[in-house]
Amino acid sequence: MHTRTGQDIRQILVKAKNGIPPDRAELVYLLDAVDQSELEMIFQAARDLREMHFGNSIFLYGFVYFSTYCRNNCSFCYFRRSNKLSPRYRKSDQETIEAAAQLSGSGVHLIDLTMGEDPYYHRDDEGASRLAALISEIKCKTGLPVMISPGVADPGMLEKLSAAGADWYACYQETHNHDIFSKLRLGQSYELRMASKRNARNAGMLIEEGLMTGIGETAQDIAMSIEMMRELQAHQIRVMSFVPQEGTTMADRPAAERIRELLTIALLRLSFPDRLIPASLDVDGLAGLEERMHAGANVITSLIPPQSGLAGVAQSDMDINEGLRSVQEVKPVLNRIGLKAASAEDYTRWVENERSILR
Ligand code: SAM
Ligand code: MD0
Ligand code: SF4
Repeated sequence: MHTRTGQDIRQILVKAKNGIPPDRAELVYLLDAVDQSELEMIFQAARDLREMHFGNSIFLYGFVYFSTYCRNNCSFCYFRRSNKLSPRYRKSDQETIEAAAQLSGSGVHLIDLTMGEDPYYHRDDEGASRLAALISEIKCKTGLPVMISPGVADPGMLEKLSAAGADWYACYQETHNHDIFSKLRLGQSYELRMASKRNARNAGMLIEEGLMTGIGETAQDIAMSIEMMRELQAHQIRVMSFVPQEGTTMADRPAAERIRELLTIALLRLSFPDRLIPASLDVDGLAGLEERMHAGANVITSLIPPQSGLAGVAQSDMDINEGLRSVQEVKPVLNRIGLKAASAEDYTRWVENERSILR
């Protein structure tokens, strides 16, 4: 058995900094890092690569979970169809637009419109048109790029959303291990979910792919997912730790160890130095921001307006009404670690440039 040395890790990191991303075996090797000095070397390389491509500017995403109704029953999700404990609401267009305007006024760079697979929007053409109209209004009112996270959507619906002005389509596979997928996204098709992302891209939207850690995945699984993300050519890639949810079949499963998520953020940065990689406030709230930035993230997601009755997903109420998931609260954290919020123009330029390459 090969013994680990700081030298091996250093070689992998030097290569990554010279534009050669780690291969599958190297990713697995890095994921097994436990020693504090090894971990710090990896995080440092991830931060260096972030700086090379983005300087010290960080993008900020506002989050509006406007409908928590869902036809699916994902085993990890608080908002799964059969959970009687989760708050169920569908905001009116007016309420959603107001929340987006409030976020825009606070200084976010993008509005992420997220929903369960709510039949009100998914049932038919009319539903898709309702969603398209909402997107247009929000773009018009805020002038910001919009991301839509509607779950799996058919190609016709994706075309409509793109034509209405949606810049991004987010849809996370969580895992590319088919066996684990089938235990998480019960009764859903792995292939359809992947195809939805390719269709969104063909319809002209940028795409975000994502992973969940702490779901029984191996280091090999994560390395394979990184390869799948490369194949998809995702523009934004994320990882979130599994957070157990009351009232679900996975309620008693232990929460994911955070170091796995942090290492995965760093590996995503080593693998895709110039792509967008979020630090989500939806796992550990504001307290978890610094360690995620330390690992190489360059986007902060899940900023939610306080007192708006809007939920988070993995942490449905953490830090929201206290106003801690806000631009005002994240800025001092960024400044303390030598980072700063980008300008809205910088972000829009990034998006426009990537979209022009797609067309
Ligand atoms: N319903 C749409 C879908 O499933 O694609 C969009 C919203 S879904 C609620 C957004 C994401 O939240 C999921 O893909 C998952 O990555 C994350 N999430 C949900 N429950 C979680 C949990 N218990 N722990 C960690 N992340 C979770
Ligand atoms: C987040 N709670 O960014 C949000 C959500 C959906 N596009 C994003 C998972 O953490
Ligand atoms: Fe519905 Fe999305 Fe939750 Fe699955 S993860 S139950 S699709 S809201």
